[in-house]
Amino acid sequence: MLRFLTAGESHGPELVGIIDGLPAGLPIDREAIAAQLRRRQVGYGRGGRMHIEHDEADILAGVADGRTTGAPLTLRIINRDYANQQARPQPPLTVPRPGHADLVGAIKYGHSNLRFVSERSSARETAMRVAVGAVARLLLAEFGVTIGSFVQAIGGVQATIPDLPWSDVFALAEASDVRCPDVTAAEAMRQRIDEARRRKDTVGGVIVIVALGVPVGLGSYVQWDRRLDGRLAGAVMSIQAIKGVEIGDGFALAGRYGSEAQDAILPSANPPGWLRPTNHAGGLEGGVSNGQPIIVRAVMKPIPTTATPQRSVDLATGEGVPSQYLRSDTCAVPAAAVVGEAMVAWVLADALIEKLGGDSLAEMKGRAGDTG
Ligand code: EPS
Repeated sequence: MLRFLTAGESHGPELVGIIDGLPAGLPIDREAIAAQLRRRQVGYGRGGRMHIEHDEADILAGVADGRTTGAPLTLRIINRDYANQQARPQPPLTVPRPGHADLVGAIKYGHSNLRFVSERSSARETAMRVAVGAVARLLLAEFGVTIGSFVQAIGGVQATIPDLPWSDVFALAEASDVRCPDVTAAEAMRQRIDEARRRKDTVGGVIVIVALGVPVGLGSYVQWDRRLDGRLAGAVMSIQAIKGVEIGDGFALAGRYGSEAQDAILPSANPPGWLRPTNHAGGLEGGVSNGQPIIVRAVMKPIPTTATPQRSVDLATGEGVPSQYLRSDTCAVPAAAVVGEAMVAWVLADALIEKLGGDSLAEMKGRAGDTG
């Protein structure tokens, strides 16, 4: 099936991504990948690094005459900050930041210099995930599947999501530097980010990813690891700083009666067959897509690199010392929404290939006609 690997350090020369299992014949639009990378780089609350990087992906392998060949597709993103880092001395880092991978990474891999941990655990890696996700989106688009996202909360400020078609909600989010479709809440979110910055602190939030046009029947209930909800949750949970994922109404379902928590199935003439008046299930029943929008919501914790020192231990001396500040973001929630879209796109592309067979796009298209 479809799989990908990334490689590269946050301040190394470049990031690399290898995608294996794409069908042959998929048109690859470099600009479509660049556009997704640009979406990830903007957002209120980012630190100085985003003024240095201008992410663009080079295609190194797997594409000929603008289409995939079936061979592994390889992408590269240059880290512009590499040259700056090379020019500066990088003293070893020995004080782990609570909440970062520093401490566990040092223990697991036996590093005394925590930079070897943070260089790879850094969310810089998500640039490549977005490039990989952009390729997955190109495949999904061939089958009418699109993905959008918005920010529902930052630092405790909750947005009211307007009751509009999803495309309008996404457009409002896209126009907002906090990716929030509620203009009033967006202003309060900006103020909360400013306040956090003044306090030398960070804030997290809630992102929502929505996939539209997903056909019925992706994933399966017959085995635990084929359930699409589990696969989506795992993929989104794997994003740096994500601490919770829910599908549809998620945790809110805990307090409802069963009869209120489900989505009725009503007879319908148009579309012929049945319709679902609500979508509490978030587009998934029994771990299988049901044709409704797939809705995935996730919590990003506040970034652990705070300018306010936190209590820690110098691993070189064993003494209790405050954590040191390294350049970072105050809030990366808007960017995380774009990364979430990429991970959802990845899982859906994988499930689509499973459903339709994945040697060539033409083969998949032929089979899509059969599956309706
Ligand atoms: C990050 C720290 C910051 C962020 C980085 C993630 O980088 P730096 O240490 O160079 O200032 O900017 O995110 C990115 C570089 C990116 O592209 O998203 C961290 O420690 O996770």
